[in-house]
Amino acid sequence: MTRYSIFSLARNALAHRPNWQRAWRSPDPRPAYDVVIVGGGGHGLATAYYLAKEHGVSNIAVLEKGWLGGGNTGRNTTVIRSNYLWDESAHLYEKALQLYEGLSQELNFNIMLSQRGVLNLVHNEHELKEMSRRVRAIRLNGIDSEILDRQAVKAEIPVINISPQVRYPILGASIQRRGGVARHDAVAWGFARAADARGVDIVQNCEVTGIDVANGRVRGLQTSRGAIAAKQVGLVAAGHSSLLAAMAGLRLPIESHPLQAMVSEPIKPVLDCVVMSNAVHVYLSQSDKGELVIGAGIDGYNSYAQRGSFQIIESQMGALLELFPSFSRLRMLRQWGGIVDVCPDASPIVGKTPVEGLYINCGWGTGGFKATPGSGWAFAHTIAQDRPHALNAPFTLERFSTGALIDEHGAAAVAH
Ligand code: FAD
Ligand code: PYC
Repeated sequence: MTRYSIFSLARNALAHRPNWQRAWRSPDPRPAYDVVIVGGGGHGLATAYYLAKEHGVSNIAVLEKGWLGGGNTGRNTTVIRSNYLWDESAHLYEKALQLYEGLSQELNFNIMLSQRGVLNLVHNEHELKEMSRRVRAIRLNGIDSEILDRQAVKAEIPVINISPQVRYPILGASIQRRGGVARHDAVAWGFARAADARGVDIVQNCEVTGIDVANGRVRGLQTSRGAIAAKQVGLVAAGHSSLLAAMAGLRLPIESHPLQAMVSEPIKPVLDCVVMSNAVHVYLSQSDKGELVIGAGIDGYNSYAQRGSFQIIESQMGALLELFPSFSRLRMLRQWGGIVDVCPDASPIVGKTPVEGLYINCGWGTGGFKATPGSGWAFAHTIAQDRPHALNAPFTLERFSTGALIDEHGAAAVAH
């Protein structure tokens, strides 16, 4: 670093960075927009970006009650993969993964995508059979997936315990090598900056408190910053979707649950892939800072509190040590929770609603971060064309009355 740049950096830091440009504007909301997206998480911001970029919609606002990415987008454990069982899901999640693969370039913002591989461990004969069916189904959709035996698991993860003398011995694993992690805030910030550059108004600290509907059509929104008229409204509010839909008189088949995670103190590089185990109920990866990022299942009760309960932590730690006894003296640094919106079939709802001009994108449950660009891309198409894209056409609200469910409980991995 030159002397000039060191001084310049210090001067900017001390002067609260007057020369650093804001990544996006902070406009007051206008009285009317063509499209309003409710929810400034990754999915809402991606929707706004693709509406502007792919469909030329120019008069768009994203309304966020708190700060960008302050919901589940900034609280998740950043796992990305597309190893889903059913064709419908495989196509949608694979579209998202392919968009992720070019996203840093697309947004000119480093999202720190690291395709380090995601392993799903299996611990009994039933899981082995289920895994081999799943791997074949995934490959039939042209998505990478491999089976590893016990020794191959050890070769991938030298620190794991493959002893047969434990409660749940490891028999093998599936691996998606193109899976991995990406920096979650960067995904939100990258989409926000790129959407703002295309004229999207991103309004933080603006809570939607009511939805105006007349003659079966959406007319606008009531917010903590006044009334805003809108021709079309997209609800993208994750754990709060049921509350928002109820403002338009809709009842969703959604349950909101806390999902928590934690990180350890930083340690030297010890784990260079993502490991998940459904049977013992834990998953982990190591961050670039060296912390182990560790998660488990949802809390069993419904809640809108962004925190989880202690018994999950206790069983999560037990599961972690079963797989990695050498982590027994590691100290945990932080723990947090988010509110996830879970559908009965563990698949999302992305489409139209019975109210004209009102669209919904929710139900991603414990696994929507990986879908962010694909979800935004398909939802933008749905709003712009007033009909779903082929990729999200199966993920309707009506499937809960027609029975055309897409049961992805197995693919939802540890968290459900
Ligand atoms: P959010 O990021 O939650 O955005 C919704 C926004 O709507 C919020 O910012 C909220 O403040 C706003 N909002 C709500 N109500 C209103 C209102 N009335 N007015 C205005 N704004 C409102 N997924 C993965 O794929 N991989 C993982 O590894 C993974 N790990 C996870 C770990 C944890 C602990 C949690 C909690 C979730 C995890 N997920 C994971 C799930 C993933 O985080 C979510 O599915 C995804 O982030 C949802 O994105 P979103 O943009 O829809 O929601
Ligand atoms: O969907 O891969 C996932 C996931 C990992 C942790 C939570 N969800």
